[in-house]
Amino acid sequence: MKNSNLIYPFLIALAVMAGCAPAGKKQAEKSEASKKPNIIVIYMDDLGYGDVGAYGATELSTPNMDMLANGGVKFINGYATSATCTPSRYGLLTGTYPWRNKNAKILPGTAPLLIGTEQMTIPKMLKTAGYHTGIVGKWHLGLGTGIVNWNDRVSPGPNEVGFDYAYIMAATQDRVPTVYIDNGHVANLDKNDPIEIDYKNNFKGQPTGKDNPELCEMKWHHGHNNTIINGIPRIGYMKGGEAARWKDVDMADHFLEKAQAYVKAHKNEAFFLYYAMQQPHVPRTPHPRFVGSTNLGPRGDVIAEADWCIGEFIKALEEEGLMENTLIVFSSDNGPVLNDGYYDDALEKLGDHAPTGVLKGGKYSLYEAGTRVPFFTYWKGTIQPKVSDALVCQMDLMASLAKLVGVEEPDADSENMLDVFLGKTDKGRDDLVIEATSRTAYRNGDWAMIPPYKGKPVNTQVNIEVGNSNEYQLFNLKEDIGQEKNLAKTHPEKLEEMKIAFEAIRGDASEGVQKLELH
Ligand code: NG6
Ligand code: CA
Repeated sequence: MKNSNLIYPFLIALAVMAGCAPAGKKQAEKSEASKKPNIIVIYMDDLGYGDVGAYGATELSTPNMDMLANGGVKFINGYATSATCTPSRYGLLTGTYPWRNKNAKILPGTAPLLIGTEQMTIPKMLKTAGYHTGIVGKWHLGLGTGIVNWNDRVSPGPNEVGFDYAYIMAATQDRVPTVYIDNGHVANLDKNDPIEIDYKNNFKGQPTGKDNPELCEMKWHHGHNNTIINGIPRIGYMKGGEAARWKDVDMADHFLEKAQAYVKAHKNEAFFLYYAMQQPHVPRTPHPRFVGSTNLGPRGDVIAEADWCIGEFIKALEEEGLMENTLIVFSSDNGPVLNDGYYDDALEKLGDHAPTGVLKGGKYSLYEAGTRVPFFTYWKGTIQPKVSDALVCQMDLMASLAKLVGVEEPDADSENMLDVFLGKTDKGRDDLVIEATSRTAYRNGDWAMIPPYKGKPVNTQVNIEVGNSNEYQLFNLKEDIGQEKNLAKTHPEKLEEMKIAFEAIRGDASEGVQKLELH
């Protein structure tokens, strides 16, 4: 008895130690990982430099975006890589110039996956540092390998390029398929009502925006005249999948719920969330409770709606006590456009609002408003509020986050700007090549250079000056932020210096689009 009395606690202790050892180790690993900051990228779609209160908007209010911008580092020289969506998202996630990939153009909903499954991406990189990774919202980087069966698992897609969790729309709100995809599976799909998608030919007997304007609740202006879904004519033809089709007015709430659920589910581990919101891209479909919330019509109303979503999303982070351990990066994929294919009063109700702020151009443009976008970093208690004029690009997140989480910097165009993003220095990039509809231009210091490109100077469909000219254009942005005065002729030496530096990165600019094929 005596012996066993002594031996029993000993055995129990041994058993407990043995039993707990793996759990204890796991616990330690977990708390090690959870010390790493969470990283959230909030990415808007077509939000302009002048669309945010903190960037000077007075005709609409964006209190939640402003809270982040004014409480963090507000970049006034922050750039997307491109003036359209797909290339910008490619640049953001791969840290690589999109013009290196000849297929990085605005993609149809049926395009194959643009990012190679062997390619390094931000989420893949963060996974090596122990992060859980998620995307909620707009994808628009292609899915599958060419022929997609939407009724089966759609792959490869975000899950295959680094996202543990992916709840997405495939392309854009104005393109079919108009369904959500949950880790590769169309959400709420009724197997008895399969989805068929075609971007060339209509399915027999289906009404279209072109032939049946009487069925359209939103009128198309250019493009957007194929299958009508929820009264909105879309790009592309779609049949079936009735139960799975999204309700446009609920999209913002739906993505918000998924984003909130994601952070709640992963609050105990280090996570990366790419929250890719759809506003204010067309079709602009504010939930009824936001209709009329601004005087600017649906475009203003969806910006107000997006701002509200950001506020609610932040509340969820606060509720979970995550704000002090979370780096939030906010930006937009490209500059603004008013009429992008539907009549929705964006132009008519614009009033004094200037979506581009003081910048020239807009979406699709090589002028500044195409790629210079709202861009700010926020980290409660770590980042001190400031305005930074450092030149930074979304592409730089990859190398900077590598530094932040302590993994090797991937071999890419991405430059480590961690100290700039954290507000410790204003020493940004020296230069940057920007892209717009397969054309490129160059920014270096205060100077911007646009090589000659054929084509109309103004895209008359969207009424935006896109930057085409027979001659080189050279601007000093410090003195001429609105790019009104072409200095190419009066500053030949500067022009030559810019051409040489640009071509060193880009290749021979005079070869224009053709040169793209070489990369
Ligand atoms: C264009 C569409 C435009 C928009 C854009 C993609 C037409 C005429 N225009 O082709 O409405 O969908 O593609 O926008 O179809 S982006 O922000 O995703 O790049
Ligand atoms: Ca966009």
